[in-house]
Amino acid sequence: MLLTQMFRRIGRDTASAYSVYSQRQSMNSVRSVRNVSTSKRLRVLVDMDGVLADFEGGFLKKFRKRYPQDPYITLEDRRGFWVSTQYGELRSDLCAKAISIWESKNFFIELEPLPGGLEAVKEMSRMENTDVFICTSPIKHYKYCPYEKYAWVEKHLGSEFLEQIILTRDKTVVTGDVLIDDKPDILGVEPNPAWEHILFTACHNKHLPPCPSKRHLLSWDDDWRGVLEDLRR
Ligand code: UMP
Ligand code: MG
Repeated sequence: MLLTQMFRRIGRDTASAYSVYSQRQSMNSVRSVRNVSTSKRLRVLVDMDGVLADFEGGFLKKFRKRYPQDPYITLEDRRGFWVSTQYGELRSDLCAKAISIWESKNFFIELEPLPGGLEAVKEMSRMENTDVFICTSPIKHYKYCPYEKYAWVEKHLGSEFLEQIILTRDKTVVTGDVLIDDKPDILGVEPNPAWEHILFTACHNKHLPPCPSKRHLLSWDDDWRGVLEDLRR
């Protein structure tokens, strides 16, 4: 084959390959535009203590170890969100003793993950059109807690998840479609938060009278995928 014919042929092949490529690209952009219009993008806020990390179990274990002579409250008998309040009612000096447990070094980093939570959060963040943030309140004694919350996320979910942490004492100012949280009353400066609160069952809230207007997740075995699908519509 003459050199000029060879160059002409290479030119033709390149042109047709480019045309197939550009057709595919425009198909992809049509598809992604369709996805955006049919499936709503969802921002999911997931609480940490009592939802992903076993705050209550970790507290009881360390309280009994540090104060073996003192009375304690079994998880079965826990009532009310504030552990320190119920311990203070049991005996006034136990309020400060309870607080001393979660103010100690290594309390937050050593909390065990709650069953299924890490898997659920990882699955959620792989879902199309879904942004997941861990939204958690640090204690005011800030020496260890904020650092250990970041370290816990890195340890259990990987460093890429460090981009998805919101530390705030007021969750009402955070925007999101949904907040999965074990605290029954989430209050703050914003009277109408953007998110819908899904109450995650915990030892301290499971005896509360049922609230029909609020959705619940009994555990991570419950149908959280169905709830997200519903919210997307
Ligand atoms: N906490 C207290 N006192 C209690 C129980 C919990 O200060 O009696 C703290 C521990 C966590 C925070 O930092 O409250 C709960 O955070 P959320 O799960 O609501 O984000
Ligand atoms: Mg919580």
